[in-house]
Order: sequence, then structure tokens, then C-alpha cells
Amino acid sequence: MKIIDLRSDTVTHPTPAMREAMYRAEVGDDVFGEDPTVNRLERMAAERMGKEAALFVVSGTMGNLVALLTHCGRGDEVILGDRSHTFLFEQGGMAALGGITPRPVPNQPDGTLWLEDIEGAIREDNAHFPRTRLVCLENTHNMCNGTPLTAGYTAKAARLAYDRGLRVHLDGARIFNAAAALGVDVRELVREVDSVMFCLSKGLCAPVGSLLCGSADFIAEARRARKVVGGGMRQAGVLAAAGIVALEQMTGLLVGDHARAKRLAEGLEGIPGVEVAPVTTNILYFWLTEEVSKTPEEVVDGLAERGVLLLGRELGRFRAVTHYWISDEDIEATIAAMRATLA
Ligand code: TLP
Repeated sequence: MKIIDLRSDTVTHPTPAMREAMYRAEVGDDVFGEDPTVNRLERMAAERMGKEAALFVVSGTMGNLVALLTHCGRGDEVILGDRSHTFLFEQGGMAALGGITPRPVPNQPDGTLWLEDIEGAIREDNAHFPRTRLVCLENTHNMCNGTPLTAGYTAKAARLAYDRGLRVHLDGARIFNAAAALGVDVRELVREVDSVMFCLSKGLCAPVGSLLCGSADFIAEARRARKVVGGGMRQAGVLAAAGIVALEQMTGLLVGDHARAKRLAEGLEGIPGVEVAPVTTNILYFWLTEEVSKTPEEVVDGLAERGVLLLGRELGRFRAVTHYWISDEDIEATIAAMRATLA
């Protein structure tokens, strides 16, 4: 039975072109700065983001942690969304490893933070308080229906932060999905932030890796932080080679993933008992109405028996994520599997 894996875009395997590039990659010791393929990927990433420099890291989680360790010192505070990946799903690494306090404010359904909420969370200079140092945004917003943040919103939030002497980091794990959905160059979405992390190993299909981008001084410091968390890699060019293919060949294909997510939403909406959240990128959330007698677990299991994998999430929400290895036929098969499971 063919497995249609919609659990995440992290399940993507490298493309044949990536495997070929990995096989042929020139390598060196990257801790000595001598891996030509890593150096090339870092230059390409900085250029694509319109930043001075970039750093290749193992994962999105490491990229966000390294960014926070670089922007903040022990005792500093970070304003971020209460539905953000960094707050919910990174083990509180900023506090556990960096002595940094998270200050969550509500994420709105479109993934934004209200400017008044950011403003209200900024601490005064007072010996009782930690020092607010950083604002973190997420684009696209994973838990808020994969919604993209616009350049206009990002600029407003960033200017508010800068006016108050703060810095801004963007978790842009899926920033190329945001650019594809909004029809803008990715640079416009990251122009106003000090640092941005984006992932190669989600919709872009590379097997491993993310990039942290920012000013040359920031990245020089971030390189130290990456080393202390054990992220100094050696002949990492074999991984970077796949990342170069990801940047050269994969970003233009994301619009297709978004169209397939929309088609899946349409198909699921047509099934009695299924309600679907608005879809703008490759992440689709849906839930079941009371007329459905099956539990979420029974639905996930019923779909798995029919070869369709997706995640049942908190509050009875399900998540399906489209990606390069999901075809138009897979979408139709998923809709049919859902009909059969709920019948
Ligand atoms: N997200 C994963 C899971 O961890 C939930 C997924 O399947 O969506 N920022 C954002 C917005 C993310 O969605 C993720 C991964 C990360 C950071 C972390 O990236 P990795 O998994 O490379 O550490």
C-alpha cells in the first residue's frame, strides 16, 4: 500500500538531484571555515535573505536557540507569541540553556501579535524586572493555520521594537512558503528584522539543516553560540550540497503545494461533519463536528489503515501538511480515505 504522509513537511526525502549533489560535494573542516560547499550555501542564503552573512545549523530549533543566545544575555526577556514554535515546542531551550525568560503574548488567529500587546509587555527599567531584549515573530505561523505575516505587519512590529531599543528575530522556518503565498520576494519579508532562521529540511526537501542570517557581526557571534551548543560540524558540505539544490530548485515549487492544500481543504469541506480552517499555504487544520461519533484517535487510525498519515493535535484539531512528495492523486486519495473513514 502506498503511504501518503501528510504529518509534516519535515518527512520529505531528498530529491535525486540532492543525492547526486551530496555524492559529489567538495568538503573540508567547517569549524576551520574550510568547507567550500558550506561556505557557498551560507553566501547564497545571505544573498537570498538580503543579509550580510549566514550560518548553517543543524535544525530550526538550533537556529532559533543560537539566535536567542546571541541576542540575549542571562536574565534578559524575550517577547514572543503564546502559540509560537519557540515557546511551545523547543523545550524552553532559551531558559534551560540561556537563562532567558520567555514573555508570551497572545497570537492572533492570523499569527500576528497585537502591537499594543508587544508594547504592554516591554519592561520599564526597574530593578524588579528582567530586561526586555528581543521580540520574536514566526512566518509562516505553524499553529495559526500556516498563515503568512505580511511585510507591512513585520515592518510595523519591528519599528515598534526598534523605537524601544529592542531587537527582532524571525522564526522563518517556512519563510519561502510565506513569500510564495504572498507573491513577494522573500527579502521583503525579512528586510526589517535583525535575524531570520529558515529551514531547508521542510518543504524544500533537504535532509538536514537550517540557516540563521543577519549582520556580519551578529553571525560571527552566532558562530560562537553554535559551537557551545555542540553545533560545530566538520565535513558538513555533504549536507550543504543538498541545501544548495533546495535553494536553487525547490522554492519555486511551493505554490503547487499550496494549491494542493487548498484542493484538500475543498474536498474535506464537502464531507459532512468536517470543518476546515482557512488555508493560505501548505498547512491545513480541520476538526470534526458533533455529528461525528468517532474519536479523533479512531479517525487518525482509520486513515492510517487506508495509507493516509496525519496528525491529531490538541483540542481535537487535525493537521495535514502538503509537500513535494504529495501529488494531485494523493490529495484525491486522501479525500476518499476520509469519506470512507467517517462513513
Ligand atoms: N516544526 C515541526 C514540529 O516541531 C512541530 C512541524 O512538524 O511542523 N519553527 C517552526 C515554525 C517549526 O514549524 C519548526 C518545526 C521548527 C521551528 C523547528 O525546526 P526543526 O524541526 O528543524 O528543529
